[in-house]
Amino acid sequence: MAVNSNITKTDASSHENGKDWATKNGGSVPQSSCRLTGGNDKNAVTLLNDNALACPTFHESVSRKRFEAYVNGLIEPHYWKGILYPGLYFKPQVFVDLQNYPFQPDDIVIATYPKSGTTWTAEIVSLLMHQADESYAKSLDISERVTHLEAPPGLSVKNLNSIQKPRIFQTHFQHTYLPPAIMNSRCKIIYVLRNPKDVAVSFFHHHRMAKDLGNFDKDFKHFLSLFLEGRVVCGSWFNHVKTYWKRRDDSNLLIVRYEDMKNNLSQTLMNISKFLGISLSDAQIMEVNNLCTFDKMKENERVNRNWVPSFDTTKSTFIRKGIIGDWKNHFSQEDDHIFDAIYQLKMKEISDLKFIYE
Ligand code: PPS
Repeated sequence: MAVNSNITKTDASSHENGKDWATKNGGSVPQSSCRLTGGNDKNAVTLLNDNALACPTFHESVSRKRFEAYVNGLIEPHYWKGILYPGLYFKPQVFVDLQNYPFQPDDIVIATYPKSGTTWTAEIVSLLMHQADESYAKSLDISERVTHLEAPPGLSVKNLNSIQKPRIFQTHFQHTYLPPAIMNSRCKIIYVLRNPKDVAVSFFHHHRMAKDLGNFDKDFKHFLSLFLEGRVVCGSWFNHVKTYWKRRDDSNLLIVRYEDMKNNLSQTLMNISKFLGISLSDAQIMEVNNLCTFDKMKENERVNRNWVPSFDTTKSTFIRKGIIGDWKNHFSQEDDHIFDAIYQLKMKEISDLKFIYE
């Protein structure tokens, strides 16, 4: 495995001093953290430590060792604005080039914290934008119909120019770190929320399967501690959700929920259609509904990502269980109590956000 040891070792072990550093600085988080790589990037380290320090499970030496091992398992890890990314598909230069890319007002962006329903929503939006045309959807892989901003075709931002309109993008950037032209052009953004306990479980299984994430081989409890401390790729779930929730009144932002999609998909389809200004017949909405059920998507090779070379499908599958409440099969009672306590602590200023857990 090609690991950039210059980045991983230095950053991971710098956590040892991060607590002192944060304490000396009043625990504040620098806003100008935008260096790409580790080395002496104290800002990146401090951001991660800030998440960790606010966490009751934080035991510095244990956490540091766990995080160090986690980072060492990633292929070519790097930081962008203090957030850790795996580098096999997410190249640092892409992150730089996105800052100056001229996104257009008619671009559509699906934003998510990983494992919240990105691919599901991508398939939905692609179908809605193409009049529920199954033959179109079956003619191209989902990654060709919906472009991952952090991993554009050929892993080069200039290739975004050759994408056919309407361009649909997906991204795991938190709102604060969306490329400036997306913010400024007021592209339509659909943010997908999923209850964090199921996100943690789904992310755990994704880590077990993904070679670029080190084929994580520790138990769920171990992963959960990293997740709660925000010490995983794409950063803290709590921070991510807060950045979008704070913008929930923006007219160009629609927030949808995984659990609502599970419980009443056609209502979510109508909400998304209205937001995107698409008019489809009831029959077309029904067609999208049918094509996007869990069973249909699991068997559809255009969306199930079974072909991705870095996924070891003997460990898990990308379209895995697709249920609300799988966390109950993974959390101990203690995990649940800790989770709830940390949630209260980290989300205390967001009292109007509630999740469906079962
Ligand atoms: S990623 O890696 O961030 O792009 O993953 P993401 O697509 O966001 O999330 C994957 C989870 O979404 C589930 N999924 C679905 N659930 C219900 N219905 C449909 N149609 C569907 N399609 C995908 C998928 O199974 C993953 O959740 P888990 O809990 O792991 O099964």
